[in-house]
Amino acid sequence: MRTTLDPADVQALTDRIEAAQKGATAIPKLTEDFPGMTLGDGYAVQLGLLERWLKEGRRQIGWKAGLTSQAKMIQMGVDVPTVGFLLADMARPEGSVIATDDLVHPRVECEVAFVLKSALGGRDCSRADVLAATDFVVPAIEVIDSRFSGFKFDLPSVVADNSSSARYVTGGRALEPEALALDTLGVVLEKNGEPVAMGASAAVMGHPADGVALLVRVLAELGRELPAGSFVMSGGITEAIAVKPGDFVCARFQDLGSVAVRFG
Ligand code: OOG
Ligand code: MG
Repeated sequence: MRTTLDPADVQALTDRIEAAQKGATAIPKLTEDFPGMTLGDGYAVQLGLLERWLKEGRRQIGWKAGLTSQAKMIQMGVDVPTVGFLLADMARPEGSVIATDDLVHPRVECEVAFVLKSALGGRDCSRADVLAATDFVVPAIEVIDSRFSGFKFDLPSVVADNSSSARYVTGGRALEPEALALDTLGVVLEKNGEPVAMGASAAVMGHPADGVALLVRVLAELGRELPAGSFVMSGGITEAIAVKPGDFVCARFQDLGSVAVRFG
């Protein structure tokens, strides 16, 4: 991927993103100061953040694909999917209360998550490769948190901000992919007992495994692959819904059961 920033600028932007995430403060999009920033520069910052946090002893559990559905691309005004890393300490238990005072703009989305039984890599990774490497799928709620003020959005900035990754919750039933029509799973997202978004898993590039295949291809461009055991979120099926303290959110998935969480 083409990059334009020198290492000192990557370092400075990594500091900026880290401070926004740790302090839960909104910042202007990075392209205001670096208008020539490319997607490759965004990934340089994201990977700088990952390296920094792994050195601090945080543990990576996997990756996520983002902006893989039409609903999300339209909502955020971008047309290229992204990836982000997931750390073990971003997970929250089903049924727990997720704090919002350490988040900027928390929003929830329903996703199908994949757990791999074998490693996956390569620039030509396909849906079939993903399904063959999958141990099981499990329903998930992702809590995303764009750190940019006023939801001003552009691709290099959101990629640098680790594709808005913040928290995730799994629940329901884990099933082998063969046991499901993985491309036609219906999902309803409820907030405080009322349906607020619904969709079918085909919204993710036609099939959620295609979201994972795309992620693998992006990782290949970054010189990385998914090890066996990786936890991978394939991308939001519906648009993301804003949440505030006191909200109760339940994602109901056809066949996979439901995942519920409260915000405090
Ligand atoms: C970017 C994160 C996108 C998804 O599933 O589409 C994402 C954002 O919307 O802030 O996680
Ligand atoms: Mg997501």
